Amino acid sequence: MFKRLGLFVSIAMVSIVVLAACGGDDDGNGNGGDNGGGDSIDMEMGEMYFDPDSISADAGSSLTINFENAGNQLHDFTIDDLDGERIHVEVASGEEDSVTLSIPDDTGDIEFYCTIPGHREAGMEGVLTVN
Ligand SMILES: [Cu+2]
Repeated sequence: MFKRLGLFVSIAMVSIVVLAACGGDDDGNGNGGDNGGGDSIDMEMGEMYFDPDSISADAGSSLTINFENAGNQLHDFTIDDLDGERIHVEVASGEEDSVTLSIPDDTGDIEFYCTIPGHREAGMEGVLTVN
């Protein structure tokens, strides 16, 4: 009699522990991540393109862009004026880099491009749409 009750209590306690562990895991996933709660996208650059060349983000949020230069020469990702700040990230051929943008509160389109002479004209430009 006591033995059976003891077994039942043990199973009940194990169940509680398992449930608690699952809850903890969910919490960790929700709050964790490397992007500080903002969005994160991958962008490839090369001759002469950004892929994707059209990206979007929510006003007032943050957006991390992970660049990979799949081309044979240096490229950069430049925004002349992001809420008063100039963004300029150079990525050498075969290299990776990233930048976290503070997205402005105002909605609208913001152009980005590669500053290396001739590249923008050849197609290295795109648009960041703030929603
Ligand atoms: Cu370029």
